[in-house]
Amino acid sequence: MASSPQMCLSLYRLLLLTISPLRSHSFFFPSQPSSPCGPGRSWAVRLDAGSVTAGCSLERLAHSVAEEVGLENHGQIGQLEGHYLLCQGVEDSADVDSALDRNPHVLWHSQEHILRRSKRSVTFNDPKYPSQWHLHNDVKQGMDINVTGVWERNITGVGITVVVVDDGLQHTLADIQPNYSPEGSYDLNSNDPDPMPHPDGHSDNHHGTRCAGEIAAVSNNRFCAVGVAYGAKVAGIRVLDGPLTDSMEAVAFNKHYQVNDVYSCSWGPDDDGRTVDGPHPLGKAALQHGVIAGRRGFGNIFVVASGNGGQYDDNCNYDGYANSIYTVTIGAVDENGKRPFYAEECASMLAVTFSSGSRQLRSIVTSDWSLQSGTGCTDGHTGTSAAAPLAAGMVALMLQVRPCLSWRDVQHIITYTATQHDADAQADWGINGAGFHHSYKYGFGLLNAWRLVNAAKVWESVPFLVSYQSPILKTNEGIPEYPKTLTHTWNGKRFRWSSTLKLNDWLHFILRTNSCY
Ligand SMILES: *[C@@H]1O[C@H](CO)[C@@H](O)[C@H](O)[C@H]1NC(C)=O
Ligand SMILES: *[C@@H]1O[C@H](CO)[C@@H](O)[C@H](O)[C@H]1NC(C)=O
Ligand SMILES: [Ca+2]
Ligand SMILES: [Ca+2]
Ligand SMILES: [Ca+2]
Ligand SMILES: [Ca+2]
Repeated sequence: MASSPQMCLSLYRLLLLTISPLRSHSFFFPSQPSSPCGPGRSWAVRLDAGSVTAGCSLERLAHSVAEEVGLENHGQIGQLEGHYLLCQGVEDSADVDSALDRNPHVLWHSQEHILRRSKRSVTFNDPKYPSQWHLHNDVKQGMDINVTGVWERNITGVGITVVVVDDGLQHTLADIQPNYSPEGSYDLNSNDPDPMPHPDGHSDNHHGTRCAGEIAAVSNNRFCAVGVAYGAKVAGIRVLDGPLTDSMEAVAFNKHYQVNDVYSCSWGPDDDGRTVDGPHPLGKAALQHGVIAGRRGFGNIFVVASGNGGQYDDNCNYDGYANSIYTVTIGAVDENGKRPFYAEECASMLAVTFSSGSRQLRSIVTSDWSLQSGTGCTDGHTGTSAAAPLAAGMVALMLQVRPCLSWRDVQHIITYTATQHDADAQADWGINGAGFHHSYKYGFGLLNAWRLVNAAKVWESVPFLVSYQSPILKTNEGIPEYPKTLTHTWNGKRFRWSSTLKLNDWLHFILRTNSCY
């Protein structure tokens, strides 16, 4: 990297050397000086085109004006007619500015100064940034969230708060403290405002801190890593370190919901392939209330991880947090863009982003707690737990450019911008009723921060959610096992479904739709 400007420079010189003999012959004025003007030794002038007499030219006028004030004419400035660059020769001439002031052919003049310009590229001094492949993959092309161009445009999540609902947040860490939002935080396990994690027997209450680092780890502080939205604020709600009840969950989902814009939840029911569970009545009501009343009515964005029960054939449709229409359900792909062994499949998967894979593949580098055996930094964050916070960070970037996106806009933009990948594998990509590709493995595809932010900028809001509940329609047909589907036509619309449940029983089936297609 460091050698490339050098290379450009030598190439440039080479070119100049080859073309300069030609140049001096073709120039109109043989006396044309070829050395560039030194800093502070050049003046830009605008000449009065009206004072050019017949048979004369602006070029000649520029030449004579230059001579009168003791400068050399270096020719027209680009395509700007009447504008010339005049330079000082080897010996300093007298007061150039007043000579130009006095000259009747000069309408305007200005001595040139060096302008400071820096290239729009981001570099960080954080020691672990180079190994954060999910942000910029130099090894496997395209296998990253494509966020660096967003940062180069100064979009880093400023003004947005993401809350991590988890086992606590060590907000005293160098990578968290400057971005920590005490206003959005709470501790429901100890019932106090401070979500500091508690040391435990297995030294594993580091989970929330790791997720928070992925979202908003401070950049350029010579410490550990960089978050996806390193300009955003991050809060913590400690709720997973102790017995959890429906009412606690309900409080968590709406805690400080005018401060917190995005809720990142990397947890769910047991991933054993046998548990069908989800939010209970209060938790459900809180999710619904959050999208209606949170974020001043635009709705909180609830990002949930799709679950790590892949090896037990668990399916995220069994998980009521994932299959809720109020949540953004995020699955994982490994550094090759493939579904890792632990990732679950389901129809309610909205999109995927990067995380760990098999042993040879890299995991996610992020902040870590520094309690017990923690060092404040880890390269071992794994599972769909690591994918959901990356999505939450990307949503923060979207909300910075368009603070008034509704919770439904965010879901729509994800479906529009997620990119299909791994098309060859048995990814079972299909086209849904609205014409979008979707797969049970990858949802609508890979999240791409650049596409998300650009779509957010120009997005036209979708209408409010409308709900309609049909009367009970008895079909007396069994729902066939996947991949066979049952097709049923109602009100002129065709509905198709199949079951991935391994239950041999009747299902009470409720069809809900929030689409206006
Ligand atoms: C990634 O972002 C860059 C801008 O930084 C953009 O030019 C490029 O098209 C994006 N790539 C994809 C695959 O979207
Ligand atoms: C980047 O954004 C921040 C906050 O929005 C602002 O204070 C800063 O001036 C911006 N920098 C540039 C170079 O535009
Ligand atoms: Ca506490
Ligand atoms: Ca850092
Ligand atoms: Ca699960
Ligand atoms: Ca969902």
